[in-house]
Amino acid sequence: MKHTLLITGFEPFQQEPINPSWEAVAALPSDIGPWHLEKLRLPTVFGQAAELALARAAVLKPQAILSLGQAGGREAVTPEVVAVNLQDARIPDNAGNQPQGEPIVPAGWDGYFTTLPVRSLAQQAAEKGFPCRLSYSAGTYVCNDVFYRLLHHYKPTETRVGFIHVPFLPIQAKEGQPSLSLTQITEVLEFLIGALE
Ligand code: PCA
Repeated sequence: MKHTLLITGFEPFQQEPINPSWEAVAALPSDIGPWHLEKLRLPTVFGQAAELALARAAVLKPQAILSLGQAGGREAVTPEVVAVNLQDARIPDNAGNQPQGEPIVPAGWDGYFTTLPVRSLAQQAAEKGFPCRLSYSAGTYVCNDVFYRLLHHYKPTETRVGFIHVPFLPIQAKEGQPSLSLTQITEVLEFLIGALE
């Protein structure tokens, strides 16, 4: 029997016309190796995004949850190692919230490590020549907020949680900024999901 993977991407933010994280999720096949993918688009809004993901996960009871987000300026697909208990927004989210220096969960742990085997996955992908490397900061904006809240909820359970940032698509990158094509991004993601046991 297939395992269920809840996979999420974000709506565009900061005046971008698209968000490569959702474009990539939408472009993925619905079955990869042992996984059946359930796709969900999240609003780029503190708190709300995680609430939506948690509500869907409560119904689906997935074996793993993988959230994707855009990280403009990065040159590779970057699985995240750690989520921190901090909201510090440089720009307002899509609902106009701009928390600064606030905890996500008051009295929560300072941080959580991902429960996906990202070190081994990123290494396998890099060995195959895919543009993929680990990242040790998911930032302090909405992506980190979702990642932290999911880990806070699922850490004591068997449901595994991961987060992957993806670069700009070529149409978004300004001069000198790195980007990957949608095909390059989805190829890395398919490899990583297929290698996840
Ligand atoms: N990237 C932002 C939020 C939504 C997205 O795609 C981030 O890195 O926090």
